Amino acid sequence: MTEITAPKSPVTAEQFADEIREQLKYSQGVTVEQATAADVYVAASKAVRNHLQDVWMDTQARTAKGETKTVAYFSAEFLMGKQLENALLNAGLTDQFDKAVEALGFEPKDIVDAEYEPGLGNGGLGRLAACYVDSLASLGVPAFGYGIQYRYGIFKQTFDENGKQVETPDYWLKNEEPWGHIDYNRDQKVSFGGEVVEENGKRVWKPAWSVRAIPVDYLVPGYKSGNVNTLRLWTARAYDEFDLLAFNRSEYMEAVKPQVAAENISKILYPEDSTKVGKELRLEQQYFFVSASLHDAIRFFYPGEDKPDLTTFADKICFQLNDTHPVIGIPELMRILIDEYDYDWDTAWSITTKAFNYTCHTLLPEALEVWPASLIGELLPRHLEIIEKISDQFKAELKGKGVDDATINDMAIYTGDAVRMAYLATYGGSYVNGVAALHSQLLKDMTLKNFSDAYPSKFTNVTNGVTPRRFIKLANPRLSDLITEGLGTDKWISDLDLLEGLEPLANDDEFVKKFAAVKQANKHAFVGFAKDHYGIDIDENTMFNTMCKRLHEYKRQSLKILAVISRYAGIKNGTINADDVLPRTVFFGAKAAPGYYLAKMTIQLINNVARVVNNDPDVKGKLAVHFLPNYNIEMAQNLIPATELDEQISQAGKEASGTGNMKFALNGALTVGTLDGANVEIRERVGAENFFLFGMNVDEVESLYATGYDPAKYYESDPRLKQAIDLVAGGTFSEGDRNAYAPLVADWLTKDWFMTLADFSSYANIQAQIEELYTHPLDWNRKALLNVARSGFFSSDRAIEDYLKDIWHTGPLA
Ligand code: Z2T
Repeated sequence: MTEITAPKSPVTAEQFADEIREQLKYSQGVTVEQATAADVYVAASKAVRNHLQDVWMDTQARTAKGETKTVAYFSAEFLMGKQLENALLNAGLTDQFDKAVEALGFEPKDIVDAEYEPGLGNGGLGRLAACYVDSLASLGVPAFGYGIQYRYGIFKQTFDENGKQVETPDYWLKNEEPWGHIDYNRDQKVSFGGEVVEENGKRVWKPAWSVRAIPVDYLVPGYKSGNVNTLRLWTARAYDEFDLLAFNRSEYMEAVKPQVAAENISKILYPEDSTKVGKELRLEQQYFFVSASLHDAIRFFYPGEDKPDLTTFADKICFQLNDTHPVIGIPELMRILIDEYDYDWDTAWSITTKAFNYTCHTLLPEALEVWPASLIGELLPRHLEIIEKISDQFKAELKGKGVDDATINDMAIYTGDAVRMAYLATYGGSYVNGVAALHSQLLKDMTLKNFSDAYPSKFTNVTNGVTPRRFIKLANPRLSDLITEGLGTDKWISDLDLLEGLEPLANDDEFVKKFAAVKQANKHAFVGFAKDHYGIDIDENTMFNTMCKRLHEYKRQSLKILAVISRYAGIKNGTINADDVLPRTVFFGAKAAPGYYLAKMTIQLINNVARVVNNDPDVKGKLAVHFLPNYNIEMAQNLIPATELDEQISQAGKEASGTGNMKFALNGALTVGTLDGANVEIRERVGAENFFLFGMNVDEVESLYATGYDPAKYYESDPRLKQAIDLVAGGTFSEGDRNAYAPLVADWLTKDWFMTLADFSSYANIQAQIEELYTHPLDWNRKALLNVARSGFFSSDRAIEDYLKDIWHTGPLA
């Protein structure tokens, strides 16, 4: 590709059009007349990237000086979403782009839409990582994101004729991808297997095989910050080393097998969220990106030095572990320091523990990664030795603190046949944080209680946040304009606390009406989006009620669909007067892990409820249900601004934080929710009177578990619930087939681990309150506006400020 000399900034629309023309000519080899929207997308993206290049190199040079400690965010997932629009916004090139593209004869929207969304994450955890790299750059903090450039991202979801989820591969790199720049000269060797031998009194790892880790660099421009950070995603390639023995026996296919295996490492994102996978390839992925990244960081700060002084390494950089997926980095840094740089154990340990911090994202015990020691031993024998030694040292340390033997045993990092990664991370780093106040408290009280007792000062909270650039400014341009009008400035985009300035406007009926008009316009726009993308017809004069997130039992999509069924049945049989019913359109968006049986069955049920309800003339105009396929960032950006009522209905004590809840509140939806995760803080901030609370709290859940939970009791005691479940069991949503949902029904009635049935009545009861308010649009919108005004805290900029202050102890580049 012919590189074009650095463009001048600021640039005019005419100049930017010329830059796109040059890219079309020299890079794509097409004329403007021949160019398609996809061509212009690639050309414009490269032109934007060129604009960022000088700042990127300058940011790297200033970062490399090491005067300000750098943050490295280690994450197996970065769910970035489409790049072009965001890069234009942050680079201040949106207007130039719009005019330039129009001058070339294209619609700006068509160009932006031509981008294929990179889906390198499952859900909240991956999107959080993307919000955090955006905020780090916007705040001017020197930072790297480190992860994996998977060939296949999160699967694409469709539904078959029975409403079942069908997964298809997400081959996102099928066309030219202009953002990631592969850097063959900054590769790293990552080794696996083999054995550890004793040589001159040293333990020496003799690996059996290696893969080449090649970085693909994504520029992360800060919003008007003058900083462009780097997201470095590794791709696995084979070394050009054939097994000559096999080759000589002319078993060519056998000889290339290791090459094929090597490249498998970065081939696919595991589609499980909040459940552990336990597969060898997954551990290979984790070690692959973490080992490459640690070596990369050393090379970055000590270029060309054979014997760098790494005693100050942790002053130059710290590594944030995004859940347990990158925790193998702790023994890996120990190994690097001891085996590769000859440091003694204690020196290595003090550098390592200073460098690492760990964020936990779950409370579900089944989601805490535990690796079989045999697997680690096979794949990373030297690391297993180091882990054992860390574990022994830990036990001794606890003993020294006077902890009793039984507790020490409970806290074992290495149990003899397994390695508990959350424990390793807690002991091997400086700080541990949960992702919402309630979650951090529960970590201390339950999940990691012994650890918090032994090391209280390690534990802290950082409540999650979301980037206002993508999730307000880009996703909701109408609301953005109104906020800017209301505040008289657009500074809120990088200082979201300024939204508080909208508070007095909640008393200004004219402003509230404008706010309502924005929501209506967003609903109208979404009707068009849904028609284009899904071919469905939606009545924009119904309440838009949304539940979108991963499909999980604990999130309780079941509760929502049972309430929908109950509503449907009530209208049909006259227990609910049709004239009293507030017309609603219920949207679901959710991917289920491919192997998660009950979650997939729930999807099928929702689709079939939608089929029945949407085709029943008796409820026409009163109730519609749509399961929108393939929930992703693009859908979120379109659906959230159009939503009026958001569902955050997980069982209390199960959702670590939630981040969708923040996006909805910031976009002027009201929330119906439980006291779970960040809902608690959202409600505190927006005011109890502006939040629809229902259901049991954590203590009530705990005592119900303790006294013995019997879901059948709830089924018997609320006729609405009984009727809803009976309809499912009786075949109403399976063309008479009573077996179709039998496993789901059996689970509800006999197990119901997340107490959906126990919370049903409370949930059904609060609907009247919701609907009453909705019939007073001015009151509803006043509350929605207050949600916006009071949610500035949930900016990822604030979250990053918290990390800087409480965990990383660093700040912006000088
Ligand atoms: C994930 O998205 C989350 C937690 C996980 O625990 C794994 C994945 Cl892939 C191992 C989510 C939480 O469920 C959600 O509550 C939270 O808001 C989000 O991480 C970001 O912290």
